[in-house]
Amino acid sequence: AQQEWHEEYHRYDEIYDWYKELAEQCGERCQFNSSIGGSLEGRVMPAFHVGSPAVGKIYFQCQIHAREWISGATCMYIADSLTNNPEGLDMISKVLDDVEFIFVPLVNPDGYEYTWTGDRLWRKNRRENSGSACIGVDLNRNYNDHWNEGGSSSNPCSETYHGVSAASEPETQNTQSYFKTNGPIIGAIDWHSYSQLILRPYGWTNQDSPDETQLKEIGDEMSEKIKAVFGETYTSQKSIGLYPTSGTASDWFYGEDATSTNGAYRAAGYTVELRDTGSYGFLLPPEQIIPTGMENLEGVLEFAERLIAAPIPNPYNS
Ligand code: 0X9
Ligand code: ZN
Repeated sequence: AQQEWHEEYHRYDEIYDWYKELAEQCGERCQFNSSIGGSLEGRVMPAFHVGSPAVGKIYFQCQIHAREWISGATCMYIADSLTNNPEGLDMISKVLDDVEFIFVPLVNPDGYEYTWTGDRLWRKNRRENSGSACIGVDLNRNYNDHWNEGGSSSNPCSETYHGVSAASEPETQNTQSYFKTNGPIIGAIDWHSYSQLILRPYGWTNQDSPDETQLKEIGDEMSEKIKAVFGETYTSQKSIGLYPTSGTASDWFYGEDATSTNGAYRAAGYTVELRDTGSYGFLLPPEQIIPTGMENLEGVLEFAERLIAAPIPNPYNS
């Protein structure tokens, strides 16, 4: 649809305008929310919606880690494909009758801009930590689910610094409240790179989630669909199989159990680690944006179809 756009990486301002325009050209089926809240440095965080929520809503968030540029680029490719359906795929039209897709494309706008202006390999947000010369909180350790229960750091100089308290960061707060305001959400993906992995709950414990059988099947099937496009392997596994983490976005999307004070949204919550497997790592050449987008669009359609057919039961929703 917009081939040239997906052949380069883009700055925060350009991405913001691109989603705005995508929604304007799309008309009724789309919605642009100019701000779900501001970042620490005052950049607004937009949201883009496409489809209708007859069966449910699916939430995607992108670029939580600043240096993982393919995350934001893949979200744009998928948003573009769903909106403009360049292949005229029946599958896309059908899915959009049942599902509203919600994109929060720029979860860490300050960190992202810093990767263009300061340090290409910056990961965290740009929080000035009191009592430390080190900058930044790892937003993917700051969510309000088992916060500070292992696999995160209390050292502000660490790449996995979890912040002073659960959801201390405005970027975390904005995404958590947008997710809740738009709920119930049946499935959610936090897009990262790299390693080519499809990670399901949990990151904080080795225990299986109550929906392990179904969540494994969805992850395995997405992996198959992705592989069918260009032969790339995306390994489907539990998050903790990578390494233990706590306070992550995707664990928060799913939530834990009835006794949790952190909510139990029971969205099928995944972290997808995009290309590659390490040759370029975070510095993935822009030539790989379109192929990464193409294979993951197939994964996303499978994700949506499976959740339409059989949503994850949520015993905590009336
Ligand atoms: O460590 C992370 O935040 C993610 N990997 S990355 O290299 N993109 O930083 C993986 C998080 C996986 N764990 C959970 N989502 N629970
Ligand atoms: Zn990441």
